[in-house]
Amino acid sequence: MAFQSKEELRSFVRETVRTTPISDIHTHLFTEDFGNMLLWGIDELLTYHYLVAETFRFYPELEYETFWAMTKKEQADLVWKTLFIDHSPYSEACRGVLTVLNRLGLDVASRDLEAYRAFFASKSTSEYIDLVFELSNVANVCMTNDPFVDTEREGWEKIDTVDPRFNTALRIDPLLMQWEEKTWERLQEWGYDVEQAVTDKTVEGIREFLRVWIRKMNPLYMAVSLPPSFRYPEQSARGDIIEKCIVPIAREFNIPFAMMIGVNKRVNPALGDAGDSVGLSDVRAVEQMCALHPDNKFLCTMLARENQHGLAVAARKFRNLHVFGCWWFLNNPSLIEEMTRMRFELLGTSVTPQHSDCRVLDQLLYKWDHSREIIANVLSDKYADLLDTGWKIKKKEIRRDVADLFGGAFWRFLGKPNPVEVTGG
Ligand code: RAT
Ligand code: ZN
Repeated sequence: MAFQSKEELRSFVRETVRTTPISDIHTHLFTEDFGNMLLWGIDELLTYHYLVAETFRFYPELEYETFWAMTKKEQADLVWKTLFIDHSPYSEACRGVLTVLNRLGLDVASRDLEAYRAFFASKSTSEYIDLVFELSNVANVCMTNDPFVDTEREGWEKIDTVDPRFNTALRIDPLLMQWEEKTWERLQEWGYDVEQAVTDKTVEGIREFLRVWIRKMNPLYMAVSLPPSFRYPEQSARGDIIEKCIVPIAREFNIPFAMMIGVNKRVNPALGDAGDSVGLSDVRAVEQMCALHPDNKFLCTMLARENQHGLAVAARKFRNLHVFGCWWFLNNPSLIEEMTRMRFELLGTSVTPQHSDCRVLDQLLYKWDHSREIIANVLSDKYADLLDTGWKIKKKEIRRDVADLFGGAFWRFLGKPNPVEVTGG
C-alpha cells in the first residue's frame, strides 16, 4: 500500500532502520575466548582513547607518564570528573557513554559513577555479551585479528570454534608498514624462510604465512591501515609485498583486501592509541589498485573528510571497490550526515555507510544508535524526493534497501551468504 504522507514514510523508514539487524564490518571486539582482550564496562568506556585525548586537553601540566601509571579505575575517575562533571559532555565520544548508560536502563541524571560500576560488576561476561547484542540489534561484528599481537596469536592456539556472532579479519599492518625494520625477522623466528629483501624466497615465505593464518582464522578480508603518503604502485617493500603477496593470496582465497587510508601514526606518541592523526591521501592509489587488479576485490575507507568525494567517485568507476564506514574522526554526527548523503547520491544502496570501530563492547549501543538515527533521516529525505516524482515505494523495498545498507551489500560483495538472511533474522 502506498504511503499516505511523507510523515508516514519517515516513520516507517525510522522503524525499519531501528529493527533491521546489522552486520558490523569493522570493530576491535573479541569473543569471550580471548579473555581480557574483550573490553567492556564503565571503566573501559571511560578510558576509550577518544576520551583520553579529550581529557589531556584540560591538563597542560599533567605528565603523560603520570596518567599512564594510574590504575584503570583512577584513569576513569579522572576522565569522568574532567569531561562529565567539570565540563558538559557533549562531544560525540562523551555523549556516547551517556547513551550507553541510558540504553542499559541506568539513571544518567544521577551522575553516580559508583552505581554504574556496581551494575557492571553484577554481570558475567557472557551474559553481558548477550545483552549488548540484543539491545543493539547487531547480528554480528567483525573482529580485527592481528597475528603480530602476542596475546592474540597465543589466543588462537587455544581456539577451535569462534562464536558465530564474531567474524574474523586478518590484520596485517606490520607486514606492510615495518617489513624491513623488523617484521621479516619475526617471520624468520616463526620458521618462515624469508629475508629482508623482497626476493622470490621472501615472497614465497610471506605467502605461506598468509595461507597459514587465513586457514586458521577464515577471515572475511585482509586489512591494513595506511598513511596519507600511500601510493600504488610504488617501488618499496610495501608495494612489492602488496603486489606479489597480498593481491595473489587475496585472489587465491577470494577475499577482499581492505585498505583504511589516511592515518598519520603517533604524531604524539606519548598519547598511545590516542596519538594518531589524519592527513589527506591519494584516491588515485585506490583507483590504480582496482584498475591493475580487476580480478581482486577491495574494501576501502578513508580518514580525511576531503577524500570522501573522490573515494565515492572511484567506487563508481570500479565495481571491485566497496566503500565503507565513517572512520574514527569522521564518526561524528555532522560528518556522518554529510558523507552518507553524498554516498547515497553517488552510489545508491551499493555502499556500507557505517561500521562501528568499537573497542569496548558496550559502544555497540551508542555507535549504532547514533548512526541509525542519521541514516534513517538521510534515507527518508531520499525516498521523499522519489515520492515527489510520482514514484511509489513499497514497504518491502525499503526493508530490502535497509538490509543492504546494514550488511547485505557487503556480504554480496564478498560473494558469501548474509548470515542474517540465512537465519531469517
Ligand atoms: O578508531 C580507532 O579506534 C583507531 O584507533 C584505529 O583502531 C583504527 O580504527 C584502526 O583500525 O586502525
Ligand atoms: Zn579500527
